[in-house]
Amino acid sequence: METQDSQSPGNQPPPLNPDAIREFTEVLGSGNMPSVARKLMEALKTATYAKLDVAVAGEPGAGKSTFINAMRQVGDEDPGAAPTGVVDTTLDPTPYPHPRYPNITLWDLPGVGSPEFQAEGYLERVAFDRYDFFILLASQRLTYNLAQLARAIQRQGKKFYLVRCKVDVDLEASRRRRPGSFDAERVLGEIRRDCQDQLSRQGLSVPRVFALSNFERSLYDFPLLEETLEEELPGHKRQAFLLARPNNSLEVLEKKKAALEEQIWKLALAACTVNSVPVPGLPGLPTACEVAILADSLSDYCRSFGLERGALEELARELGLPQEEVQALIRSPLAQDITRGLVLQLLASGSQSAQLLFQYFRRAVPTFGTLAAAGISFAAIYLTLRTFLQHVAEDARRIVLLAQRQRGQRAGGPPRHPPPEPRGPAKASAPLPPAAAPAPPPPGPSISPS
Ligand SMILES: Nc1nc2c(ncn2[C@@H]2O[C@H](COP(=O)(O)OP(=O)(O)OP(=O)(O)O)[C@@H](O)[C@H]2O)c(=O)[nH]1
Ligand SMILES: [Mg+2]
Repeated sequence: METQDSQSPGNQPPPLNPDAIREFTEVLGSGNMPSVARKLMEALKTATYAKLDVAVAGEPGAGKSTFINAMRQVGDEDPGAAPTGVVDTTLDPTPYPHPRYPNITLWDLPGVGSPEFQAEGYLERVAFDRYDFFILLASQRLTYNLAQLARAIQRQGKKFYLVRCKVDVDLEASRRRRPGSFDAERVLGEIRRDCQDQLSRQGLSVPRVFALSNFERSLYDFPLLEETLEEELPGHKRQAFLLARPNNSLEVLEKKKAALEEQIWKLALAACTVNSVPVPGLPGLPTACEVAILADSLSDYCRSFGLERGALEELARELGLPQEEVQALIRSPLAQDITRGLVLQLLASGSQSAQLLFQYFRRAVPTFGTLAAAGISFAAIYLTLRTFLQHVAEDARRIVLLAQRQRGQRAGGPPRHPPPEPRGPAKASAPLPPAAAPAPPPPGPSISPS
């Protein structure tokens, strides 16, 4: 059985970067640890669960409800899906919370320009102030009504993103009509340019038009749209959006991992100082900690990387693979399997490395001594979170590569926007003692399909 104490050279945890060391030093030096830790937890929660309201508007039948289902990763027939189809029409702004991140709500707005909803007065009727930004959908030509709405949104000082959806239809038509000269990228370019031209004829401009299919979230401009939305959100909402993004590229995984890694020292500090109680049965490790904080964090890691039974079953269905083939790639416990017992097991198995990590923190963080006896608990918790996150991210990476292979085969070629390899860490790092390297966590409970 592998434990955290079984060292794997070269697989060392990234240490704190200089900014984190500075912040950590200041936090520890500010006194009254429980109150400081509580504030840290609140700040973390605010970033992770920031409220985000996204309005999805467009012509009747443009694909608004289908787009919302795609963003929420639910099928049109799943419970709670936005109703779609050729006859259904959304008449009132309807909220659709993200199934796993209910702090993020997509609002299905009535089609603009329908007899009931003319562009004039539309924004007032849909309570425009409620939304962080608008996504405007067009499925064919950009109509006068949509341009009017875009203008009104701009006047109100809100942002909108222009999406031209159903490009799968255009691509298929082009492929059929001109098989000899068919070039998907050229067709997409023409669609984007045409939308821009139509918009500028109406006296409007946007930096770019996103050409996508609601049926293919990992193709065409869908990933770019997600990337853009995330990057343009204010800081405290960006992380909430990132964590809810589907794990469809290695770059997304890397970003999630980096964002979660940055929080580990804060979580570890909160877990070892807020309401902490001695943890029994950990010989040689005087660990006192709030086990619930750890358990919640480990489940959150699984959730964000798609290591949940339901999500994996759904993925296997989508890829047309047996569930066992997908689950065979996963070595970590799933979100549903995180128990108090498992957390204690993980804490105990890393005790030797935790001692070494403790030495590292003592050297790297000038005020670390303030933690006194809680310092060793801090190190144990830090190591547990860090190791678990690494393994969850590795599992997710294997799943992403499998999904990309499958989708690529199905589409008969590479995706329009092949995901770039993740970039290396941006910040310089302080050296870590070699012995503090994490190794795989002990095997968790069975992950066999339910
Ligand atoms: N080929 C293709 N069809 C799509 C796409 N998006 C939506 N559709 C289809 O277009 C039709 C209308 O989609 P909806 O999502 O119901 O459109 P809507 O904008 O919500 O319609 P209303 O609520 O009536 O205004 C449905 O049959 C969808 O399956 C897409 O990207 N590609
Ligand atoms: Mg609809």
